[in-house]
Amino acid sequence: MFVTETAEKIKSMEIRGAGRIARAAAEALRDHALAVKAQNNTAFRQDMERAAAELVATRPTAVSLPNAVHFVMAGLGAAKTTEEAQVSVIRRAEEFINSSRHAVEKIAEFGARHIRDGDVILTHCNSEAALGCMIEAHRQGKEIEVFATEVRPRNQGHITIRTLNDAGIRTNFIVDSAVRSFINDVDLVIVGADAVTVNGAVVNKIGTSQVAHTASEARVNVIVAAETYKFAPRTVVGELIQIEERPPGEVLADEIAKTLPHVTVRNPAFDVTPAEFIDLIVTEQGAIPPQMAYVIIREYLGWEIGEFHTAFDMNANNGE
Ligand code: RUB
Repeated sequence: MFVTETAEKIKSMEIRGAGRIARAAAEALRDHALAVKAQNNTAFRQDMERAAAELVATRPTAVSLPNAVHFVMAGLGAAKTTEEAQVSVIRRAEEFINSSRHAVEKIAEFGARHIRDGDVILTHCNSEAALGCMIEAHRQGKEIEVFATEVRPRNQGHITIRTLNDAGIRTNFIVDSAVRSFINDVDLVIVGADAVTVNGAVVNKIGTSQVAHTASEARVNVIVAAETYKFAPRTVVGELIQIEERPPGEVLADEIAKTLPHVTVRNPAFDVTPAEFIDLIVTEQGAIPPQMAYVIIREYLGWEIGEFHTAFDMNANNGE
């Protein structure tokens, strides 16, 4: 798919969810590298950098997106000719896509170990990593039941209940504000992540922090299912994750908003859950307490400290 087409689909949320966004960006860079007709290595590099910047600028919160782009674009590093650069970018894009799919499978396997026979699980939003854990537990024959939230304003909960239904998992569909009313019926909360910071805070769909706070108050464990490429390297140097604020029309129809001049609609798409409300983060490398997030950034993302300051210059304001 062409870069601009992919970028539009990510912006409009036709392609959504942190893992899918990351793979779509890698695919777009691969296809672009195949199609681009550059006169020399420098022109090829510049063309690829423009494409990378366009993709990274689509949605600011899911760190999987710049991490995927960074991984693919590192293929330009040592290449001496356009052909070498092309081959390297394509190879790295394929590697990212395959390892991302593999990571989601591994998380399902590891996450399912933390689900017991008879557990009632609550999930919020639509996360393929979180759903993978539940579907794998069900496949292993564990009797589970799920509470899935609606997820205003974009209703990602509708996608979640369809997936759970198709898997044959008994599911209760609730509005977001009903979480506290049902939390005492729940044994475990499992959600996904758009970003994990160095101090173990998790950025995920708006409302996740309320869910986690409620769970913590009720002494219900909270598990976050997150591939290692959702960990945010630049939080090591103090950078904050930018919370995307989406158009007000997603929350209140423009015709109604027009009649309410004193009302401002706010529509942040994500929020931050502090590490203290999270019991475990399940990655494809194993399950860790949130306080160990730095180890994942250091060991598995392969970032050098110097890079934290220079990478993503194409998107230098992101997260600040
Ligand atoms: C999606 C969302 C998901 C994470 C993880 O938000 O918050 O929980 O992206 O999903 P949006 P996954 O719908 O705004 O993209 O595990 O599929 O990567």
